[in-house]
Amino acid sequence: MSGARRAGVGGRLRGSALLAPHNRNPGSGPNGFQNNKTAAAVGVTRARLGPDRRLELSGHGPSVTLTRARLLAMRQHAAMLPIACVEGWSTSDQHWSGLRLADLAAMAGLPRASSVLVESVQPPGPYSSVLLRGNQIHDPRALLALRVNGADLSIDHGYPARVIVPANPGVNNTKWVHRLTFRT
Ligand SMILES: Nc1nc2c(c(=O)[nH]1)N[C@H]1C(S)=C(S)[C@@H](COP(=O)(O)O)O[C@H]1N2
Ligand SMILES: [Mo]
Repeated sequence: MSGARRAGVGGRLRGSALLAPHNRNPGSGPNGFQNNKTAAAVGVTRARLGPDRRLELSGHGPSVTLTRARLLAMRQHAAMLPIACVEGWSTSDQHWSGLRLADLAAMAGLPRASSVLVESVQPPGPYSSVLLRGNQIHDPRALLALRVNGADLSIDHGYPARVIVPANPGVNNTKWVHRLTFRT
């Protein structure tokens, strides 16, 4: 079974509870792929998430606060990328869409940002935030994803927004993002 896990367990095997991390069945539909920890498991409650959670962007000058509607009205980009967890499982490619981190850096007034601190609404802990580097910010496939496979992200996959960065361990793909702080 561990061999099958390493090879990825999407597609035909997607519904198999046996192969899912923590033996949970990921379900079906656009958000029906493996999930690491549910929102509930890490203290991310509906009360913390909204309904009117804003995204706070900081960089050069005063910070900008954006509603989800505003984010969805911006130019959306897509990328086909897996989640690859260091615990030894990965998904097949999923179709993510949302904002390019590079576009958000420009919007924050730092088009040449060399790092971004990504913070989630999760109570502070090892995975609740991540620091990404310039090459990750400027990769055209590096997204703050709002949607996956044509649907809004589910709460367990990081609603309202999560990071998706190519060729990076899943742990860098922070879920439930509410603040991005760019620096040079
Ligand atoms: N805020 C937050 N983001 C997180 C995590 C977390 O615990 N908290 N887990 C990470 C890990 S280790 C992985 S492998 C992926 C899993 O994403 P998924 O649950 O959507 O498959 O989310 C990442 N993002
Ligand atoms: Mo992970």
